[in-house]
Amino acid sequence: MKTLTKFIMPLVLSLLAAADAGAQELIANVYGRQTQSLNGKWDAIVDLYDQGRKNKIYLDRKPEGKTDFYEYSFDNGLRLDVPSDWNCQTPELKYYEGTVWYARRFDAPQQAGQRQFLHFGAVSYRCRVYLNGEEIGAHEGGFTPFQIEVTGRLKPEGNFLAVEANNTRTPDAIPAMAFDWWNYGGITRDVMLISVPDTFIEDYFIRLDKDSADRITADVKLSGAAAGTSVGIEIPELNVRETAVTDDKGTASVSFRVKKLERWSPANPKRYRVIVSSDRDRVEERIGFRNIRVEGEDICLNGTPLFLKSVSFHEEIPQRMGRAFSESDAVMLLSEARALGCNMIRLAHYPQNEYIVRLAEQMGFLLWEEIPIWQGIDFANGQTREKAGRMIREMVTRDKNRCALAFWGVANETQPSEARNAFLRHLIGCCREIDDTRLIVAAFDLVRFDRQRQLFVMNDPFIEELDVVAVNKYMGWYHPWPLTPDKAVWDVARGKPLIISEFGGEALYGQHGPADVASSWSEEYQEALYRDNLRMFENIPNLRGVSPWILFDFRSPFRFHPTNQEGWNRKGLVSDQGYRKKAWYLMKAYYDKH
Ligand code: GCB
Repeated sequence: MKTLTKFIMPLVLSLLAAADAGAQELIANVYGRQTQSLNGKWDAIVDLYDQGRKNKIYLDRKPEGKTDFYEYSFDNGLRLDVPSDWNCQTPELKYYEGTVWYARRFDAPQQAGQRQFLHFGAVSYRCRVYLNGEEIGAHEGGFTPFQIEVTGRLKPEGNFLAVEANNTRTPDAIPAMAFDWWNYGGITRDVMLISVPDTFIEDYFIRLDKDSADRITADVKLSGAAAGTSVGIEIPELNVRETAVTDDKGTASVSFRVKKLERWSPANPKRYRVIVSSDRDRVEERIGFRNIRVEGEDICLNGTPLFLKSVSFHEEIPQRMGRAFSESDAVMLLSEARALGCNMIRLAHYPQNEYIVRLAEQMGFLLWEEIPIWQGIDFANGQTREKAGRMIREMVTRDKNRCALAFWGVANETQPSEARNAFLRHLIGCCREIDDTRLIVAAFDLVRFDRQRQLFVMNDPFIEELDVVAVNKYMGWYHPWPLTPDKAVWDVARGKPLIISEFGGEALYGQHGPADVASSWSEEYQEALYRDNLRMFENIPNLRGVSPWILFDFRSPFRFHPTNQEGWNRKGLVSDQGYRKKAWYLMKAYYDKH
């Protein structure tokens, strides 16, 4: 074992050391660009002992001379779908944690005056990328996109692209060693080749000013542009045609008032066609405009206090036992949230794919998005902190133009300490540097019952640094009731809005039993637990939203019970097969009433 560790660890560590080398600033709105999809079947080699790099298998050599041989070949072997996790594609990889090599060939017709970038929506968890035998970049973080410029490196035919993907859990990673969901590995989101003009619109942020109902600000960044280049912003439906001029960094800003703006809301998810252009480039997409702010203990959308009827789901299709990655997967997940009567989704516990985010916006869901700072994070480690900062910047950069996004979540269930505070402050700073219009939230599991005061209380001074405080509390499941739910009164984070970001309990769909015995794992127990919690919510004066945990049963190695769980967290309101449990109907009635 010792030798094995000695042998493997340096390889894992060197894979880590490459984190984010070669990755570019993110190009905004990749789905609005000229692209060539690289999705489909890729060839794959499972590399449990991390020997592939040493053997240079990214070179795709074939024996030529009589004495040549290579102990690998991508031909006629394992084939894996991209995007998708590897775990769901073959029984041998169900529990696999380690390295898998992916490879494919593609043609790239030359386009004069164009720059080209490889875009990966996500690779879990870390990877190195090789093109035509050369390492061109690396990335760490399983839920955010990255791009690598390949201008001048592509051949018109027969390019060989190899990806060394590794999902080994390590203490300095995010998430770290244990987390309550499946550690899916692989190229889990779209891969594409993006072509843009040599001077192109790299990024933009177009939004309604935080405190104005009619002033829009647009910041645009051109890559490769000289100072003084002009940039246009058009919103035809609002008769907007503005121009701005770049500075020596390629950035241009303009702020203007609009008349008769219909603001986006869950009831009216109005989005406008917005066109950003320069002399060489043009990109468009639909953007909505809205104001989100905190006033005292209220969360106001477009100036009106709002109660958040939220739910969480993992980026997983339970029936397929694998990651969600396509537009139709997004339809499935979000339709079920719509059926429950939600106006918000807490995307648990990491940035989910853009199909989900964009469709959610179109359907009128507010969103809470977070990076997987989920218990057990090495807060004292400076490198982990930098990594988290990079990750949260990638999340905010990708989704800053999505008006549905109301909350940036910086942490889930962390314990107070100086190291944690400094770490989370860093993350808040990273968000605010890019975007100061969203509300910053974190979820805590520190609420406890104070017997003397006969009140539920929480003590974590960090809540002062947040716009909105969120609490995960499993009354009736992890915590027995100390008094009846109607007497369970909260005095938590007064002066700020509070969201119950998780509550619930497990039930096996179709299993019936006594409503007061947790170990019955029955729908009746879960239903009663929901009834009790909903009663308690009436006693939380600053409660401005609730988010049951969770919409669907999800796969988790935490869950060992041989008959009731079988590797599934059964807190879903909907079963792994897509059936609604009794508690679903109770929650639906609650949301219909609010
Ligand atoms: C939590 C976590 C969530 C778990 C859940 C549970 O507090 O935030 O990720 O899945 O509890 O089911 O225990």
